[in-house]
Amino acid sequence: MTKRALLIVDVQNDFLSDGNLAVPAGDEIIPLLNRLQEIFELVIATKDWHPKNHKSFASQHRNKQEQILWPDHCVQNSFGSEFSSALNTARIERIFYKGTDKNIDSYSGFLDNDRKQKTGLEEYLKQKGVKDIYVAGLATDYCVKHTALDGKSAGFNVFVIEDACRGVDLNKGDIEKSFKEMEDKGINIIKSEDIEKA
Ligand code: VGL
Ligand code: ZN
Repeated sequence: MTKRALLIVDVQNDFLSDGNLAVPAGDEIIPLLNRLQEIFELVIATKDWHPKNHKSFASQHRNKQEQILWPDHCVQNSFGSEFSSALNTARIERIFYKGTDKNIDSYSGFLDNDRKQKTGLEEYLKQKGVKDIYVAGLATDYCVKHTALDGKSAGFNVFVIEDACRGVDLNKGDIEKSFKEMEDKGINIIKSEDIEKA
């Protein structure tokens, strides 16, 4: 079997219940993420990791912008930026941080939204000989989607584990549209039960 990696996206307190940017039902995926880790030889994770005056925060703007503005979330070293205490983190070999530049947001675990700054994730996976990446976490219609799309562009076989993701659905139907968009780009949308044990 080709070398597989499980990539856990942004399972951080701010995206969970009581968090500043809670993703509906986000907590539900954590037991499944813990079980899934056992069948992967490599587990890595991303963290949304913003400076406190990040440009994506509504608190930093007087007027409404065209770009989506979020409540303050995942501020570096804050409680909200920590992984959920329910998530098993013992097997996470490396964490990639994104959104660290105050002036540009980064939904993807690979690249900033302006496509200039890389996180090192691509090089890390290639150096490890990983061919297949399995993406799960939060949020389906933002960071999961963009991470999956960039993984595909970087030449990986990408699998998104549908039941191990939850989305924001800011506009109703966004989650469904995201799965469709990923599928159209050649990403495999799968269920956790379809994953073979290594
Ligand atoms: C995310 C909105 C803002 C995510 C991060 O992890 O999907 N969404 N920052
Ligand atoms: Zn963010």
